[in-house]
Amino acid sequence: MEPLQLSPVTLTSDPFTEKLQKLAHLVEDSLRQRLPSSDSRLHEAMRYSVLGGGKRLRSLLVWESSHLFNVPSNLALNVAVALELIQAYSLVHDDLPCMDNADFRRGKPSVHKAYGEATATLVGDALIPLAFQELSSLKTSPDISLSLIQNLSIAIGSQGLVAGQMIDLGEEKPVKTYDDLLHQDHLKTGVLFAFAAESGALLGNASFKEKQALHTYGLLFGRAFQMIDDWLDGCGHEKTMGKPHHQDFDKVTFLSLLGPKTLQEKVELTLQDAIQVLDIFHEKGLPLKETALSLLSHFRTSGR
Ligand code: GRG
Repeated sequence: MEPLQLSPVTLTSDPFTEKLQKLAHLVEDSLRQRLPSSDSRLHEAMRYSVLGGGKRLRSLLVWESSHLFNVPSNLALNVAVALELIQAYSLVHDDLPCMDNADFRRGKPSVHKAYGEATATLVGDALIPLAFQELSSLKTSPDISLSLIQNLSIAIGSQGLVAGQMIDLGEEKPVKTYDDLLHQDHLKTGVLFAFAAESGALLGNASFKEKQALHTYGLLFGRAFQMIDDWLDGCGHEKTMGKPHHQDFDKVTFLSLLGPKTLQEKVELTLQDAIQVLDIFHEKGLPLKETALSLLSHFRTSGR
């Protein structure tokens, strides 16, 4: 199988990539404005960690789910900024020597390689409150702000992202089976995508059923994304990933458990399920369906 090419740096021009790149620029500009200027070593390192990289896929889900409910674009961008700050924190901490010990991220030296471990740790620490500051300053009703703050807190806390990271690092019960792996990746990857997809419904004060549908879509999208990430780690080219591959060679992954062929089938089925969940939105759900289809079509194209 040829390598998947999911990075915007390497994707060829197609409508999905163009849409993602356009949004990535908007998000990048907003992040540049929100981050403190480089007036100290800490602030410089924060900007290094957040700016100039990242596919901004979670932002795309925020953006498209917001448009389902006619949420003003500036509000969607605020939430995307908060989410990308959290995403950056998680990557900076994940790369630390005490965690995954990665020297490269997003095609450049990881933050602890560029600034040292103490600064990298504090960069992550500082990005989290900045994200919540962003959500607490939204120009919307206090109830909506609060629901976003609550949902994001749950997603990234000890019953979400941090729990997933504990399992991934081998600090909890070892991952052995497919179900163990689904559970780990639900926490490590799924919950942030689910928050991204649901955030438009939260901003738009949507019905419970609509919130649930988008949450489920995000979880399934995140699952497929993680499966593809595992595939890339085992079979991808370093140039397309911005980091060395085979980083997970000592871990149980979807690739090691299923092998490439079954993994490919699982990705397809998972994305088909994600698409079906959006049927309740009729034609308004098309952009999010197309996003899932694009992920699938990049996978299929590179799989031949
Ligand atoms: C440190 C609490 C804590 C959590 C870290 C993000 C994470 C959890 C670990 C990173 C390693 C990893 C493979 C996580 C799975 C999710 C994933 C593939 C993250 C990378 O997301 P991308 O590819 O990154 O969307 P960009 O750089 O595009 O934002």
